[in-house]
Amino acid sequence: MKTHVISVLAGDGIGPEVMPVAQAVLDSACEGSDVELRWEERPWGTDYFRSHGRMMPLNAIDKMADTDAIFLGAVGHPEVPDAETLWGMLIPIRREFDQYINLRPIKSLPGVRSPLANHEGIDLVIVRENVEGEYSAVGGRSGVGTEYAAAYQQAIFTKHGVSRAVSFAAELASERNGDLVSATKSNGIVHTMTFWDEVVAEVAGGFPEVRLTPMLIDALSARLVQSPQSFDVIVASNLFGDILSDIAAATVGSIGIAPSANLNPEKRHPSMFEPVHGSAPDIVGRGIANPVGQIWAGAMMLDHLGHPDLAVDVELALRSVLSSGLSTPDLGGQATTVQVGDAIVAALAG
Ligand code: GGG
Repeated sequence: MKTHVISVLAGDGIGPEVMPVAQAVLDSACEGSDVELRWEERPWGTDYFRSHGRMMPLNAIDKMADTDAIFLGAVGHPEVPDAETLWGMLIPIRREFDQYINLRPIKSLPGVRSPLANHEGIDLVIVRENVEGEYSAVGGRSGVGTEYAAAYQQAIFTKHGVSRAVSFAAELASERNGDLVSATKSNGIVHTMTFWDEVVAEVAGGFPEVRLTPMLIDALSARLVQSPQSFDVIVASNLFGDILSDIAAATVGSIGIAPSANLNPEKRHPSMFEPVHGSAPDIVGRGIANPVGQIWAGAMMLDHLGHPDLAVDVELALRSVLSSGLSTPDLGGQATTVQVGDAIVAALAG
């Protein structure tokens, strides 16, 4: 029996609603196999912040370092500043464990309605650089409280950081159809984005089978909405990748279905798996949160842990349930979070 120890951070808002449903699906996928998931629950997030003044304990990273993966729900609460929730939990985990790739696959799903008339056959992957770039703590304010008040922020791009993200993306593109689009804005952001373009061109040049197309982020966003099928692999900086993946998720029907993996590709540290969606405070407690993004993120975790067969089982089960028409209200259905989860468990058993 192969046992994987998983740190579970259900987090805030709808995180604790979708997390147990996803855990039940993954346990059910492992039933009858030689794989067992041992869940170590970590009750961290904004409730913890209220009682302890921080999002997670000081030794949180040490506690998770020996586990095989981290399964995260959502972070964010209307009463706690977003910078506190992100910089107190999500970003330190990504950085301490050098999870420098954020992989966000976007695929059309059967039975899922999209606001776009033309939403069939979407199958793209966004590779987001995950530990540097625009997500930077370098900056500050001056003239506070005066009419000269100003805020400034530096984005940090390193050759090492950009190169390894682009290498990962180019490798992925060469395993797919060879197309690689790089999101840039070097016409307006003249230092960091021209540097990004140079490093991307240099690294992609080492992959002769890859066709690189640099594209300005504004034009790219418009084309992503109008013609998502024309993309295959997109590599983007931390901020651009975050925004593009929400747009791309919307093209297939709902941000509620999109998964993501924060990877340390060398497996020197645990990787973290989370839905793209946030804590959705507007629907908390109603039992209608879509569990598909969390479940699909769990499938990516099984794949990363060396069980691609189990990951495929989970993806097929969730596809068969959605194609039957059962879905939560964000996808036009009337099912609850638990009903969708139960149906996926039943599909796995059947
Ligand atoms: N599912 C994780 C979550 O709650 N994300 C909220 C968020 O604001 N994420 C920003 C980011 O991924 O950088």
